Amino acid sequence: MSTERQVKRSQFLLESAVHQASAKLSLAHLWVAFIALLLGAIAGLLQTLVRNGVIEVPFGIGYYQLLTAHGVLLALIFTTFFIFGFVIAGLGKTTGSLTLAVRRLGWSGFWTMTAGTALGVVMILQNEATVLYTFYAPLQASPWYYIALTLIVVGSWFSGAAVCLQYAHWKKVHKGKLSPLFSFMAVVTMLMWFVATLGVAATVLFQFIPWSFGWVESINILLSRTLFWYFGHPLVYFWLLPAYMCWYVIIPKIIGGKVFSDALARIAFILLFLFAIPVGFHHQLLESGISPFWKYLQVVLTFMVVIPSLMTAFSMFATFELTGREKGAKGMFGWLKKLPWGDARFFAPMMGMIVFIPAGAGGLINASFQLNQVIHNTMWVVGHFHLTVGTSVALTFFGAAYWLVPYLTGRKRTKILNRLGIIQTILWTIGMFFMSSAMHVSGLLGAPRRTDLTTYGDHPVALSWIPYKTAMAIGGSLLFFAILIFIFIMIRSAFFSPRGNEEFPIAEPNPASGSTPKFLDNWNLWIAISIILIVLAYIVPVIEMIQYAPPGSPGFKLW
Ligand code: HAS
Ligand code: CU
Repeated sequence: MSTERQVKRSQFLLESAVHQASAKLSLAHLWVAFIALLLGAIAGLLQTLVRNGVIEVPFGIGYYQLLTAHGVLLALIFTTFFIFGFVIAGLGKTTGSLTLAVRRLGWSGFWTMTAGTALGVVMILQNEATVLYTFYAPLQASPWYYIALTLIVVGSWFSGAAVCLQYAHWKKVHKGKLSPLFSFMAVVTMLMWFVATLGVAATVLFQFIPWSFGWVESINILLSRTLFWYFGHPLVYFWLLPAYMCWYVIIPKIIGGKVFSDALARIAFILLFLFAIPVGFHHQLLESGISPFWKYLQVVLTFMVVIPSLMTAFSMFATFELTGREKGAKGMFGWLKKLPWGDARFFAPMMGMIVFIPAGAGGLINASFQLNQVIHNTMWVVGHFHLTVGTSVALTFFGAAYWLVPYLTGRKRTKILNRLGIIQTILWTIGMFFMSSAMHVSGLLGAPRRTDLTTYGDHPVALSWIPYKTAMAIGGSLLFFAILIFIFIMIRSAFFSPRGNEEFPIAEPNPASGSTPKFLDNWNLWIAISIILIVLAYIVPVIEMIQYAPPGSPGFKLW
């Protein structure tokens, strides 16, 4: 063998070893995500049946304990682990092999988050942390539960730093070049996460931990909820942005098209970063102690954060139409027929997108200052988030998992698994249609959220909710079957499918959309604007909350 060939060969071997090491890191995250998904789904099924009065919760587990497990496992654990698994794999694909330092940081993040998750689940199972996923004070969990949350957040910082480090490495090697779109989006998502998690870290470290250990007697409830929602709203965008990454960068490739506009996609992400944070008050519109001016300001900013989602809708329609016309589609809607409806990699996220239209419209209703009074603390809100995170985001993640897992394990996505993926998506969409519509309507009829089965002494209003509870139980059961099918597909495609090279689909930008301005990569500028917006939206009301605080509250354990 000539030396040149030898060098090439050892380079190839090294690269595939690094690819495998990175794949292992991604897969570790994905498996924790899938286990959380299965456990969370079991809690979800039990809960919808209990609420409908069909069964009693087994093993002496309480309804609220179940609700906490469901929310934490699905909304926090499934999403976060899936996102890191997906983003790490995508970085390996778009920025070249992950460096050793990146992988090490990634593993530290993984283990820290996993330790936090395990501790948190144990506390919930021991009925020491029945405080729901928003852990509102004055409900007081065991201090170890708050420590578990701290570990999860700190672990996610390591993983987020790994993402940024890989990006910086690429930038160093490719001086002056525009970063790959996927990696740009990943960094925006992580920056948003860093800024947002400062809020939850502050309330957990300085308020909940000292209070639950008994070092201080009372807690400033309003401040704790404000810090929580400062984090809680960007949290929902932390789930959404990776789904958007899939819509912008991966879907066009699957349908045989190009990214409609690289610049538009980057601007949408920057706007999401800027406006996702200073809007937490839209979850506190009915909370006393915040003057209407500041609530109103944040409502306006909330409507600003809708703009990048509308840009995303526009961009996706444009991608579909341009690709369809290239394939010979005629007329106003001919492009619809040219889309690969039989491909689960497309079908699942596409159903997620379609659902996002009514889901987003519901969000606008929630954010309207006056309308919020009608829906706040009702089942309507539960319907809203089962459409947004539970359908748009979840179906997009499922659609990505269908090719991501075989890509990482070096197997093929077989026809039969593809068909199962389509069935899974149909079941999910129908199940969510029943469940979420029933939630929305019964919310309008006044059914409260976060409440166990209750008859209110057979008051006629409460009786009017009963048919909707039945619809929820039917929908919830379909969703549970869909999860079982999903887990089956994952196990088959990780361990049993034939060996092969599944593709990681990444679309090229459309050359006709022109070049992307360089200033979009100017992170200092975006971070500075973000800080200004946050200070504007939060500083005065937070000072007032501390200055005029009523006496703090002791802890309550109401379960
Ligand atoms: Fe929300 C409560 C407002 C989006 C999640 N939200 C929640 C909660 C969660 C959540 C979990 O203002 C409950 C928290 C709790 O436990 O208390 N939400 C909004 C607004 C938006 C929004 C204005 N939410 C989301 C997303 C979430 C999410 C995304 C998760 C991923 N939400 C609220 C408010 C509350 C709230 C209040 C508090 C309520 C209360 O009182 O408690 C917007 O960002 C939505 C913008 C979206 C759009 C849609 C764009 C459509 C697209 C799809 C295009 C489709 C295509 C396919 C191309 C404007 C991009 C077409 C193909 C065809 C064939 C037709
Ligand atoms: Cu929000």
